[in-house]
Amino acid sequence: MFETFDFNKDGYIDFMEYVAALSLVLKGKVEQKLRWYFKLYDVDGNGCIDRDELLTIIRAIRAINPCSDSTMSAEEFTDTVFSRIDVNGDGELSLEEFMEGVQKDQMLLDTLTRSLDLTSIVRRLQNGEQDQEGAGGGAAEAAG
Ligand SMILES: [Ca+2]
Ligand SMILES: [Ca+2]
Ligand SMILES: [Ca+2]
Repeated sequence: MFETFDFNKDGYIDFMEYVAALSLVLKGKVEQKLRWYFKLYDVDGNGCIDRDELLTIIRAIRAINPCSDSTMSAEEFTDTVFSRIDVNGDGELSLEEFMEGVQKDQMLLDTLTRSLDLTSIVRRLQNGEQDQEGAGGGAAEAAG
């Protein structure tokens, strides 16, 4: 089943492929999307997203998707998320807090959705990143 997500067929699912796969899978309901996001952000899988985890993922996403037009730094965005949806203020986001908070907050929902909408990256992966092929065709044989 993983093969589907291994776009460049190197036998591994790297982070970018994982995210790309998510964005393909996630054409469905918001709630389902958020569950996937939560899993993605909960790096150590303990059922809560802490500040470090959120920050790590946001940075990683920004690194591969720099065109996300946010004016906030990753730190600022993380702070914003926690101040808005960490309802009980324990510094961790439970699945409940995350699901409810994000669904109630259009700005966060937009930002999360947009940052993980990696359609262009998916396309690039599926095309096998042909950049490196470079000048393959013709033109070079002009020796006399
Ligand atoms: Ca791969
Ligand atoms: Ca965690
Ligand atoms: Ca909390």
